[in-house]
Amino acid sequence: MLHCGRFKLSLEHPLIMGIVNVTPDSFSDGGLLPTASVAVEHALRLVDEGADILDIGGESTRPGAKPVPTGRELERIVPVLEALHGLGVPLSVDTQKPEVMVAAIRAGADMINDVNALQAEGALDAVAASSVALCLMHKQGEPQTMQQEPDYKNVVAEVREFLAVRIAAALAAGVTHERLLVDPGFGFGKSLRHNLLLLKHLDRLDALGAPVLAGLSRKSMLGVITGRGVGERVHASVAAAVLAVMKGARILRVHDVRATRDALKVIKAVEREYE
Ligand code: HH2
Repeated sequence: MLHCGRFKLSLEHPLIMGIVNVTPDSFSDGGLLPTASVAVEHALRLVDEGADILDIGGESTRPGAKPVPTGRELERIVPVLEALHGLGVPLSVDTQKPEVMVAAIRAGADMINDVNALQAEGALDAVAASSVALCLMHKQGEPQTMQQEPDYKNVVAEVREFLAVRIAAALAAGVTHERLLVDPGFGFGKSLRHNLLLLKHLDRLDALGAPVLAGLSRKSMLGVITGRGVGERVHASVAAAVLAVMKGARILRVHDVRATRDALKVIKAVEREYE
């Protein structure tokens, strides 16, 4: 059971987190959602297609992305949060900034999804006393340069160790275990081989005792494997999502909710039949 702001989410079956990027430069859908009202419309469509959680982001973290000033990030996400608050769907905010975390929680966010695993100064303090769920993600380096020379001796062990340290830091700050999620951070300072090893051995993160969130949707690793551009990676994304679930992922962060929902229905049908 994940404690997630206003909600307690059963993770018995995997959940879909639909991506709502309110950014002009996200790698796959940047610029498509320039205003709050368009972002809200998009979010409603994702819920209609079967999203269980919405992840609202006002700063792109794609390789090479430039940081966004705090005020601009808030202008992008707060109106969207407020508009979606009555929907009855858990709202996550994808941010690395403590000031944005505080404002998002005040505006009704149920989860903070931080690709920086709450390492910014003041981030743990910003979230500890609330009831929001927290996604702690691994990355190596910073978005500007992280894909230049990713380097690991044992990527799976190093990612697991990093996440264990971040879980311990959150617990020490007063966060309860039921609020925590972990994410290996596909594409964040990782070569294709690193990403494939992490997916193949995703179940090794189970030892951390926190549910795993996986974000593989439309990522460049899928482009390298298939030779397809970002708008043509739905099938590859669904295949990766299914593999992640088979390896224990409990939440899938995706752009293509409808296609992912169909795949999860097939998995669920088979499980029901044979359990
Ligand atoms: N990936 C992206 C952004 N946030 N959060 C988590 N927990 N896990 C991920 O894998 C992850 C994430 C990058 O994808 P996207 O939101 O589509 O692009 P951008 O960062 O350019 O907005």
